[in-house]
Amino acid sequence: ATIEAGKKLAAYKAVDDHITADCKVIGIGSGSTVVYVVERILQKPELANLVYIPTSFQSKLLIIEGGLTLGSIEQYPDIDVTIDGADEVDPQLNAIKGGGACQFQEKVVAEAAKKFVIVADYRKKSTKLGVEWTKGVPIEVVPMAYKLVMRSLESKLTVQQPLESKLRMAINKAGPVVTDNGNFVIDAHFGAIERPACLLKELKGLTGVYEVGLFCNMAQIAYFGEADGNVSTLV
Ligand code: DER
Repeated sequence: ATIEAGKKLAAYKAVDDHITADCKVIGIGSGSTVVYVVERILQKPELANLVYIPTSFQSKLLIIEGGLTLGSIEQYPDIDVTIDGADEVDPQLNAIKGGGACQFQEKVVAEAAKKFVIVADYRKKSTKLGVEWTKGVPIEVVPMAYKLVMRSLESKLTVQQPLESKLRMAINKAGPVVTDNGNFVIDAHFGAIERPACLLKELKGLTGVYEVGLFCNMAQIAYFGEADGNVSTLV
């Protein structure tokens, strides 16, 4: 199966397994794989009356354009299931997220859910974070503090040192990527990440860091669309 087919396989299976008529509030992640999550939801009339919580402008548009009921997490703080993609997942279900620079709202909506489900194609399945995904750990930073964070990444970390850290520049806009929260993103390259939870804790402690694209001990299950057309799961 192609990568797109893999995304679709994982997304459809996750919706079929976890989004049922007795759910009330569903968190919708961001990225390209969750497009198939919404596509599957739209095939099921019994899911039309649930409330859907976005994790980015992209995700909000997916919900609105699908004609689904858009809700805010302030209004619906108790989310039944959140389904989201990931850039890489290790055997302990730790994930690198933020390839699409949406990790802050994604982490809030994932943490607010009773059940957090990851959907991905086979490329994302990894033996250790940083092995398959080589674009670095996305670190969302408050713009005025980005130079301070760059310096701290070089001088203050004890768990693991970054090989290189880069401010993420936009493609269709001059200057840096600006997140839905008005922040910048620094991609910090660590190579293979030995202790993701410890690294996350230390990164979060740096002044100027808004959120980090390491999701540790959060997901209950991950679905991977495999090249052979099957779906594998990690629990
Ligand atoms: O930016 C994000 O966190 C996305 O969820 C990303 O991790 C997955 O995007 P994809 O489904 O397009 O690979």
